[in-house]
Amino acid sequence: MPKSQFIDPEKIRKQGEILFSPIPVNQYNRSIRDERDNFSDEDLRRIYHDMLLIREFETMLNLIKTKGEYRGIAYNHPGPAHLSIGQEAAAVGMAYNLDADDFIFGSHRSHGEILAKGLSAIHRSDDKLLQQVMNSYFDGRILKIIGNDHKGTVKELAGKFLVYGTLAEIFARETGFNKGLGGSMHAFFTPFGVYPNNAIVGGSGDISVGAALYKKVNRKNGIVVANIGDASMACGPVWEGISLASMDQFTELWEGEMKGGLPLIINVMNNHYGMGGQTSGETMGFGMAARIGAGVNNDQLHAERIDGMNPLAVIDAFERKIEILKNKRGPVLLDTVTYRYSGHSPSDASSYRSKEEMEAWEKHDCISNFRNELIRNDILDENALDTIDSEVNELVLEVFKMAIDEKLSPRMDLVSDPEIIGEMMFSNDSADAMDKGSPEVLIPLKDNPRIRQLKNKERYAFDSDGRQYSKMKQYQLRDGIFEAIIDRFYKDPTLIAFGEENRDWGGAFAVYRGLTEALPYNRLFNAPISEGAIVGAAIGYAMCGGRVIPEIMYCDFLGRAGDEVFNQLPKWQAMSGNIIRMPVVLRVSVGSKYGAQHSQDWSSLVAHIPGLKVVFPATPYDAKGMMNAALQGTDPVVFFESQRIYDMGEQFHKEGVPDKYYEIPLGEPDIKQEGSDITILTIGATLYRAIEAAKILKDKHNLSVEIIDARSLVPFNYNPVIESVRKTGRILLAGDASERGSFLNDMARNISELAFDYLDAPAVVVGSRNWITPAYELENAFFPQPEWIIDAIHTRIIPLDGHTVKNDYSARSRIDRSKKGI
Ligand SMILES: Cc1ncc(C[n+]2csc(CCOP(=O)(O)OP(=O)(O)O)c2C)c(N)n1
Ligand SMILES: [Mg+2]
Repeated sequence: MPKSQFIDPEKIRKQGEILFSPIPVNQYNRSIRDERDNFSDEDLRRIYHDMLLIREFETMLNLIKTKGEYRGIAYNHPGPAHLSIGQEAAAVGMAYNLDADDFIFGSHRSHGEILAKGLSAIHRSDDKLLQQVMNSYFDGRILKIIGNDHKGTVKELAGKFLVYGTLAEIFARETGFNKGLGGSMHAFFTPFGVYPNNAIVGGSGDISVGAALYKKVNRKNGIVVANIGDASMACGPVWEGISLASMDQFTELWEGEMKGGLPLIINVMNNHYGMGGQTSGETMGFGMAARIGAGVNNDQLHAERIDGMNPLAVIDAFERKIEILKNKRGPVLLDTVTYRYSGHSPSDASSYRSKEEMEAWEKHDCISNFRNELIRNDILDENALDTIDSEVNELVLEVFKMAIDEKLSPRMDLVSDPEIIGEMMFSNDSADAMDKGSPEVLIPLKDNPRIRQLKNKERYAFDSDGRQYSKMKQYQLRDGIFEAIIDRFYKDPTLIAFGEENRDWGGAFAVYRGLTEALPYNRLFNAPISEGAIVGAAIGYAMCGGRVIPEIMYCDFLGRAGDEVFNQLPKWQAMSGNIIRMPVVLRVSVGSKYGAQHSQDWSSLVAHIPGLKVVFPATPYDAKGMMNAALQGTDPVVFFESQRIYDMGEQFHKEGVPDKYYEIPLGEPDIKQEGSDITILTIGATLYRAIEAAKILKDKHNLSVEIIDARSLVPFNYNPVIESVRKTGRILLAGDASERGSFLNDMARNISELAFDYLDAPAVVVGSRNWITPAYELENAFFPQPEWIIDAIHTRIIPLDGHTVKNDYSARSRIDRSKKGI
């Protein structure tokens, strides 16, 4: 059902002005005395304790990094430690109202946030649950280390568990929260609602939006907080995340209980610096980060600047903002003023700021000021506070000793088990659905207009006389993708899809035609033109427990989602120590006809990145079976499709494309045509040009060609290819990616080594030219053509009688072109 929002020229052309509301700045002005009704002594004690614990934890790391010892115990930590000494009130205030159902995301400087949120989650969880978490996490391995002689309460034990798991992670121990594969900048612990911290500045900006989307769409309790630095407000992913998070459609088009904004707080931990650049006054123009809210939406993101040096001011702000989220009026932007006394990293000499400035901020120190207030108001006396100090110091020392003990806290043993990290790159699970419940759909599947239409299509392209049916009559590649996707929408209640023009338009290239009728907005929606956020939000959605299909309309736009595709999507499963699953099927359409910025095949770029499965089916049968397999799995799959062949019918699978569910395992190449004299291995749509070349080679040169369709790039089973080469002794590889650096070269190298004994000639690669893609009318000079394949075979593999070469595949031309960089 298309949306009906009338864009009325009468209204739109009317004179007027945009009005802004004032954005509050540090409005909190209550003293501890004023707050006595809202906080018990114990609450205030806890705030002090948590801030102090963070301070001591970070001080310990600072001493380790700068002096090589803590309290007389030497230790070398070569890895990073971006400390937040000075920022404790901001972290504790942020976390104070949150429980384990609330998720926080952070940055490279998030140790304090992990501890604060973990402690708050512990405080708000019942002991049974805490015990359960500790017993089950890595089969109780951490608990065994810290719990043996514990005499205190379960909550105290959980506190020690939290500090140990975090520190062991920072020290890259296998006993850390993420088996040491995350480390200081990426440590996290999902059972307490601490989600990935990100070493890429602004990386959490769009991932957290996906987490909030997950909460909303799947009706889960809790809110999401994105803790990001002030300097990250310049980052594309943050802006894109804000755009996606504040879309009008949440209130204008989403219906019923889905109507309303995302439960997301974008919390700028504003310490006024990037590494050395000052955001206010130098690298940004906002003056105050809260100002950004004014430009985003009518609610101005409910933006506010708050005093992050006072934990009570932060708690107050979060309390009010959480209420806004509960009323479905999010997202919210907070500009939390704070300051780090520690350097950006411990090697930082603070040359970019004056001593005077640092001293001025130390006078505003959150911990000593709060301590003084507690004393002044007779809440805790010096003695009681000193006791807290020594408890904290003792805990940090005890945990430190355990975390550096090689026996208690070993690192991964990659000598005795060299594949241990490799085994964590993919989860390789199989799941019909990522959660229980019945999927929300608008009509029964059988009533879907497209499903009905497909009933009349020919699922094999040729009639009994071998004549091809008309294109209109053929079941096409786009239909195969559609059938697999709609089937999963009716199986997995968590599945959502989004991208540009995914809804009423019918999806790019009409793959999704029929989905709009089937699905409410909360399962299929148009995203803003924010490729980074489209992928980033999908990542956040999946890491919280959902399955998702983001779409990139043209492969060329992958660059816009570079960080998300290269740094985030592939890494979190392994960086979590295999805690997280990433069921994201990223559809990427490879163009042609539209010139240099719309026609590139970048499958090689993606296949280069460890942690992504990469597939490129070229027939309707394969497209449906592989989409089914991708959607059944729990790993990130980049699913390449070619715009050249969306309308291609099934030419190979004689039984036609089954209308029932079936899977084609990812990683298995397929022999599309058997032959005995030479093997051609293709990736993607090049298959059809190889078929043409094979016909010419048969007719003119009596060469029998075996054609193998790679179908997948990662993973990839070389055995069928080796078997083929054993028979033919020759192989040519062809694909539409520019030849230099193409994945075909990787394959050719592997085949040369693995099938060396069978090869009579080198494995030859035919890719596109190392140029810009020219206009459609000139494209045949750019993409591999059947004649190129024949010329290359003639020149480099086996001379063909009477053949005249038009395209130069000689060694000399290869060297000349390489010298010129083309
Ligand atoms: C994309 C990216 N660019 C640059 C860096 C290097 N870098 C690490 S932290 C940092 C400053 C970040 O400042 P801010 O976001 O304010 O966080 P803060 O360090 O102040 O907590 C920079 C430039 C990075 N990690 N990622
Ligand atoms: Mg900063």
